[in-house]
Amino acid sequence: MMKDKQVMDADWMVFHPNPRKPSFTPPKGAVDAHCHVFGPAHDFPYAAKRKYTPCDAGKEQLFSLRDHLGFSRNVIVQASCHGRNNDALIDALETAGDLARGVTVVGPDVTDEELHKMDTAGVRGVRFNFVKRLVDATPKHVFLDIAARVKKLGWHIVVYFEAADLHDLIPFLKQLPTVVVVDHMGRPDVSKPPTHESFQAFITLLSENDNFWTKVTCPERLTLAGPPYDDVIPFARTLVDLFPTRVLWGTDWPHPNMKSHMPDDGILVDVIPRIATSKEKQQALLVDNPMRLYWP
Ligand code: 0GY
Repeated sequence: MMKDKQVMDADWMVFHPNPRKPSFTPPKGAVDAHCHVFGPAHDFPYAAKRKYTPCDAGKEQLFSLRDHLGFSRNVIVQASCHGRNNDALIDALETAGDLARGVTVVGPDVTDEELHKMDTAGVRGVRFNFVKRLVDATPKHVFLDIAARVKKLGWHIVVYFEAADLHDLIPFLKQLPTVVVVDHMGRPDVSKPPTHESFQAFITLLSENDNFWTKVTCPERLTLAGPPYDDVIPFARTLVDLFPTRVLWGTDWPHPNMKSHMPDDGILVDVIPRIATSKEKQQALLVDNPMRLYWP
């Protein structure tokens, strides 16, 4: 019954049912370093306070996409529709064994025992989400306390924010005591060129703080032009060229909250050689960097 209600409530498009086989062959051991699992709702209900209701997108579907696209491993990121209940994430990690790692979302009440259990299951990071359409605001001191605790486990912090919020967030971000991975290139406005001051401020952040990494992900979210995402390529390529050892790539499957179009994941993979333009850069982006962070 509950499942039927949740599926009826679903307010985003269903992931591509039949993505094409990419033309680009990822290097051996490639990692999809940003993807999610949603439900299935009858096993893992969505959070009561979620801001969107996804369609079910479970671990089996994720792992079969991984194989279809020619990837070897996943980094699964807890998404806001599951709130702070990480059961679906942990279940997927336990099924994948050494082939997946996780990024969790926790509150100040999380116990050390819970953190240790997550660590054993393969969690290696915690996500702080500042995107207002996705989450209610969390006080900075709460985030800083969590940061200090997860640092002891050797975890890092993933941050998700809109480009317009970068300026105000910089003092906070600089206080974080771990590696900090910024989701989706800090969500640049691609109607402005990469030389625009807002993207340059993001580049300066990475240039001046070598604990900052970024995911060159989500052309489908950032594009104004649509596939094959020509307008996003210069932003991602700039970051790969400037910070080749601090960039990660992921599909973002199953693409929550996409309203304009649902990407074909094969087309997303074919963006890779356009942003990482040599074998060396592809090896770093898809294998060496994620392995260093998630499978040290
Ligand atoms: C993403 C992007 C989105 C959603 C979430 O936690 C989430 O719900 O991450 C988004 O809507 O931009 O990174 O997958």
